Amino acid sequence: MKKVITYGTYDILHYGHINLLKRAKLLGDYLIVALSSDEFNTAKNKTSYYNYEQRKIILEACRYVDLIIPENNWEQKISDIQKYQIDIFVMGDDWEGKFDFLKDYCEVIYLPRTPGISTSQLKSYLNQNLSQIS
Ligand code: C2G
Repeated sequence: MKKVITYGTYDILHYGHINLLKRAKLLGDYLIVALSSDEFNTAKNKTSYYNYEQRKIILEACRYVDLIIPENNWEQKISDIQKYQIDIFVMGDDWEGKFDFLKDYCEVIYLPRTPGISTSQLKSYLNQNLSQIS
């Protein structure tokens, strides 16, 4: 069984995320998502709309995801790859090159991001439009 892992915040899940998860799953048989904890998001200077538990509930509904584990820090990737016997590490290509050190432990693949969609874009759109409604 070929096991794939990817990492991220996955806030306000959108088709860009789903495109990434779908392609990652198609590279193997089993996909693990290491979902950024709220505390780690702070370390990434990211605030998510949904908290970890809410983001986990939504992501668990995605057909491509087989297991969700918490991402608590930058340093856990090598031990995750060893612990879960990962064959392929996948990230969107906005991370191109950043995780090449993992090539000693597994295959590293960066997939093209889906253009025209991002959580921050969604949040600014909603802020502009919801303020007019509410
Ligand atoms: N993504 C994508 N296309 C988009 C938006 C996101 O392919 N339009 C991909 C990103 O490249 C990433 C994944 O979806 O691989 C999750 O995106 P984020 O939740 O923004 O993840 P990020 O904050 O980059 O966290 O240790 C790694 C970090 O946790 C990555």
